[in-house]
Amino acid sequence: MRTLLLTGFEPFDQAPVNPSWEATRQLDGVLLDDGVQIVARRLPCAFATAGDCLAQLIAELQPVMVIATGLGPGRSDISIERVAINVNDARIPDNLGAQPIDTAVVVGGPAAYFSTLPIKAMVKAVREVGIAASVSQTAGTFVCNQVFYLLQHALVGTEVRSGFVHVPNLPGSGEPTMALSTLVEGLRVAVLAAWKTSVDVVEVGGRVS
Ligand code: PCA
Repeated sequence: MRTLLLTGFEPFDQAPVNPSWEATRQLDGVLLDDGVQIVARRLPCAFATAGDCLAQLIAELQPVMVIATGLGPGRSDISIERVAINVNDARIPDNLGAQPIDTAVVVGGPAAYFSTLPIKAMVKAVREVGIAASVSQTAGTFVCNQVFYLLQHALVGTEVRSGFVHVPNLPGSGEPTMALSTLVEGLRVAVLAAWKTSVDVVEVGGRVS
């Protein structure tokens, strides 16, 4: 059995839960139909430790694909991220109290890495089951972007494709929301599309500004 590593984050900013972990934990053990199994793991929301934790998981599990997820406060749909940038610029402190401002994720690293997932095919598949999804052109400059950048940096030049998905908040948070069951199904469909699609589809989805 091969492993598709799917990560979610612990809660941050005083929230009681993080929907990315509440959803991905429900997908732990799900079989994709050809000998590949989802393994879900939780990452700390801290600049100092999240990347090491991810690197340890990759070393231990030797995944064939890695998809990291996190809460995107204010997002109203399942946002398939296109690009990770080499910038930390935290609006709030992380869970260890760190708040880097305008620092590099990797000193001397490239300005950005693209997702190596078929992002348009993932959006299309999620929309086809009636769940809102879009390509996002920025994963922000907080811990999620850092993890996304470190993930792409670690796997560049390998055959292991990887990327990041931001999810909306859960009902009751006072923000745009998505029900947990919808989130779980949307992520399951997105992950399956990522695994099954080797060449991305060409779909309209860009923005003018
Ligand atoms: N969202 C934050 C970090 C952890 C999470 O779930 C982010 O978007 O950076």
